[in-house]
Amino acid sequence: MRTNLLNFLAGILTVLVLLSSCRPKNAATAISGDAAVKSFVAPGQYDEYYNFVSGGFSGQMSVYGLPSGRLFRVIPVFSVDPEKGWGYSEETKPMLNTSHGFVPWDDLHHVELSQTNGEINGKWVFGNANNTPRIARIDLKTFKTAEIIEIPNSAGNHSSPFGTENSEYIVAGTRFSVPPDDADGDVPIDSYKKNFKGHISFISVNQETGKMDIAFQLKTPGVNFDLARCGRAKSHGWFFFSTYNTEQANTLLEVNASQKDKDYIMAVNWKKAEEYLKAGKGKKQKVKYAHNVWDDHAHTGTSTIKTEVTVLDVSEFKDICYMIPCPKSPHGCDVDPTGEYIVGSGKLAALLPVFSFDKLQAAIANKAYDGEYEGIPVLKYEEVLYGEVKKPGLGPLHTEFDGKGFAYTSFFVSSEIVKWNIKDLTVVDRVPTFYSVGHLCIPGGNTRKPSPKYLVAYNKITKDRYLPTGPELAHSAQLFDISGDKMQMILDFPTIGEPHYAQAALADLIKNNGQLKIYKIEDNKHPRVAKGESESKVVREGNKVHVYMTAIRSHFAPDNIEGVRMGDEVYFHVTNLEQDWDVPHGFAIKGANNAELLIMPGETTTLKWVPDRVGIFPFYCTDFCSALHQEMQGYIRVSPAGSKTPLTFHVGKLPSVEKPVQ
Ligand SMILES: [Cu+2]
Repeated sequence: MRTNLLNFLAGILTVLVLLSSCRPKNAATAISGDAAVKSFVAPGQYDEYYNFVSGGFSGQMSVYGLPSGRLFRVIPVFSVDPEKGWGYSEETKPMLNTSHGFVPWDDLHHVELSQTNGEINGKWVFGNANNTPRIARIDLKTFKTAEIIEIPNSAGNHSSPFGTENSEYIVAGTRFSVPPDDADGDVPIDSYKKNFKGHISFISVNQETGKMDIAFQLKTPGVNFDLARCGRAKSHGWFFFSTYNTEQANTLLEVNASQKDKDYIMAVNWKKAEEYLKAGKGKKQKVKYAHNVWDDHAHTGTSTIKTEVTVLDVSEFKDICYMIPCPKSPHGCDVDPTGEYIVGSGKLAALLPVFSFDKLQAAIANKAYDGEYEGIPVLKYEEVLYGEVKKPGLGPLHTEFDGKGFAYTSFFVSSEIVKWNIKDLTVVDRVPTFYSVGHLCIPGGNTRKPSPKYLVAYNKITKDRYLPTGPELAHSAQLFDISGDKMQMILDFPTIGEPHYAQAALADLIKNNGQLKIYKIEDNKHPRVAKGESESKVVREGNKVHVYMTAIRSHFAPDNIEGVRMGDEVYFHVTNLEQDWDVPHGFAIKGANNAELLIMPGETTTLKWVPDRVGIFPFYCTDFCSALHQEMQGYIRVSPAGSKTPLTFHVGKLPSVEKPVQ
C-alpha cells in the first residue's frame, strides 16, 4: 500500500516536471503581426458582446466587453462591495443573510445566462457561492443582484449554477458530500461511506418574474460533484453531472480519490424525477435556509428563513439516475449544440471520451449494465461511448462548442487549447495559453446556437505575462479569434479575482432588453422615502433618529441637523430625487465605520450611523454629480447624552446678521 502511494506520488512529480518543461515558449511574442487590431474597438464604439466573468474568491461577477476586454462593471453578488455600498447599506444587508447569519464574503465560480429554447434570452445571469452554498440571480435590466437562495444539505456548491434549456431549473450539486442537515452530523469522519450523502438541488425559475424556489433535491451517493450540463434538443429532459471521489475517501484525496481508473458522469432524467414528485413520492425534510429577495420598488432586500425541502432518494427509483463510467476524475462534462454528444474530461486522463445520447438510451433500454453503484445502475462504458479523442493533451478540463462541428477543450497541465472535430474525433488545431488555462468561453458555447467568432481562455497562472505586482500577479484572460480554421490569439486582459467559468451574449440582446435608466420617483415604495424636499424631515423615535434626506444637484435637504445626542442611532434615509440617467449621488459622514452610500436616481438608501463622540460632523456627496459637487455638503451636531439641545433641521436658512452691541 505504502509503495503504491509512493509510486503514485512519484508519478505525479514526473508529470509536474514534464509540465513545467512544456510551458509555451516565446510568451512575449505570442501576438503576431496585426492580430491585435482585431480586438480594437475605437473610442465611442460599442463592443459586440457582453462577457460575464466569475470573480472567484472575490465573490463578485464582472462584466467585460468583447472583443476589447474592457471592464465595464463589477456586480456585487456574494461579497460586500464598497464601490456600490453593497452589504453596507441597511437595504442590502439582508441580501447577504444566510442560516449562518451575515456572510459578507464568498467564492463565486460559475455563471449561467438564462435561456429560452436553448438560446440565451438576455434576462438574467446566475452565479454560485461555493463556500456557504447559495445561488444568485442577477437582473440584466439593472445589472443588480435580485435574489439569493441558500442551498440546504450542501457543502461547497461547486457543481452550479447550470440551467436547463428554458431555465426551467438551475441546478446546484454539492462538492462535499456531508451528512444531511436533518441527520445527527456528530459522527466520526471516517464513517464517510455510511453517513455522508450527496445532494443535487433543482431550483425552479419563474419565467416572468425570475423568482427562484428549491423545487426538489435528489439524494445521491456520497461522491463529489464537479461540473454539469443540461441535455439539449434531443436530450432535453436530462442533466449530466461529473463526479469524482467515487472511492468515497475522506483524507488525502489527491491520492485516495485517484485510485479507480474510472469515476462517473451521472446522467439524470429530471423529467422522470418530476413524475415521481407529481405522484407524491418526494419526502419532506426539515432544513433551514435563507431566501433573499430584492424589491426594485421598495429598494430593499428581505431575507426569509425557510424550513422545508422535498427530497427524492435516487437509490429508491431505478430510472432517475444512471452512472456513465468516465476515466480519472472528470471535471468538464459538456454537451454539444445538437444534444447528442457528451464530452467527459478526466483531469488525470490521457484521452477524451465522447459519449452518445442515442447509445445511452439504447443501453438503458437493453439494460446494458455493469452492476450498480450504491443502488444506481452503472452503464457499460463501451455501450455508451461514441469514441475517444486520442492523445489530445494533458489535463483536459472543459469543452465549449462553435456550432460548426468543432469542440475546443482546455488543457490545464499542457497549457493549451485543442480544437477537434466532433464527428471524426481528430485534433485539427492547438494553441498555447499563458498559462494553465481553466475554463473556456465561446459566446453561446453551451447553447444550441453558439457564435463562432471568439473564444476566451481564463488562465490560472500568469508568470512572465504582466508587470509584477508583489507576490501575486494579475489574473488573466486571453481572447482568441476562432472565425478561421486556425485559432489566433488577439488579446490579453487582466480580470478581477480568479476567473473560473464565464459566458457571453450578444450586446444587442442585453442592451435592448428594456435596460433600466432611472427608478421612477413616483414608484418608490421605500417606507422612509422623501419624494420631494418638502417631505424631508428628522424624526426621533426613542434613541433612534430617522433622517428623511433628499439629494439633488447640488445639495442635501436638510443640510443642518442639531439635537442628536450621544447614545443615539442615526439612520440617514437618503432619496436621490434626480430623474436623469447616470446621475447617482453619494453620502458619507465623518467617522462612519460601516458605510458610505451610493444612491441611484429615484432610489432611497439608508446608512446607519452611531456617533462615538460629541462634536460637529460634516457629511458630503461622494459621487461627482455636477460642477458644484464639492459644495454638496452639510453638518450634523452631536451633543452629550441628556443634553437639552432641541431637535432642529433645515436647509437654506441664511445666517442672521449679528447686531452690534450698543
Ligand atoms: Cu452629488
